[in-house]
Amino acid sequence: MNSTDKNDTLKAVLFDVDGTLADTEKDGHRPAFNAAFEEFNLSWHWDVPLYGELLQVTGGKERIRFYMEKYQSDALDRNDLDAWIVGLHKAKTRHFKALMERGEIPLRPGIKRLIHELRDRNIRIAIATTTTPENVTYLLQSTLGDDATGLFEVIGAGDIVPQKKPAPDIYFWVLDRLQLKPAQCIAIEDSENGLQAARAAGLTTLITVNHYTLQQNFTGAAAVLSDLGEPDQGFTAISNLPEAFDKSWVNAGALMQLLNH
Ligand code: XBP
Ligand code: MG
Repeated sequence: MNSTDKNDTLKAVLFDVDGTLADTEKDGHRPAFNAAFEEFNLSWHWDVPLYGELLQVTGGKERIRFYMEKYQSDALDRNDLDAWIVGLHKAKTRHFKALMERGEIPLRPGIKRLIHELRDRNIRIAIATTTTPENVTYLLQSTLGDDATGLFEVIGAGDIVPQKKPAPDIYFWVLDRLQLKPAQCIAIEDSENGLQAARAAGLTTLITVNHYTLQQNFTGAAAVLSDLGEPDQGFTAISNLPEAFDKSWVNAGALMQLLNH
């Protein structure tokens, strides 16, 4: 983007959820899918490596269908396939809720600090995710308290847009609700699909990687970091960190620096 297109004030930060706010995939969504398969008397089991492969498809219902097409094609032969997948996925969401209520999945380093700092500085915050809306509530409430969803001005999630990431639809939807231009915002993502979605919406994008996404292609990211870091435990820079970046943790000032780089 041409620097003249930029408004150098950061107005909003758009957070992805899974893998960005918390490491929900391996020990949250994955076991929830497996519990739903058991409930439906299916012998399917998604282990950690297989789940890594399946994560190329965003959206739980879409992921189930992709898995069936690739590994369980006999099971596709039913008249009520769409409704059956919806039912299986509803069970998965119920199991995910129970897992979140146990409170065993913490927020990633720096997330809570940054959310509160942005709020204190009147920088607006929003969510742009492919996960089911209820899952956002379960995660936020289990980590930040009962009123946590109120911290976010806009929550864009799940099936409200026709196409999930890597399509930019959810980011356009959130930008539209915020009435902001992409040049006034920054996205924080953890995956290649998320980066593609945010970039296609014109957003500067900061990546914090995790176990599943470390090896992905993050060309076009403003910076790729291990996590947001904390003052007493800085992030590890993986690539693209601007030379002028003078902090080892991400705060509002650092995001402004990335936006205007
Ligand atoms: C998250 C997803 C979601 C979750 C599961 O991607 O792809 O599908 O894995 O949630 P992102 P649901 O972090 O890019 O938003 O089963 O509710 O879809
Ligand atoms: Mg993600």
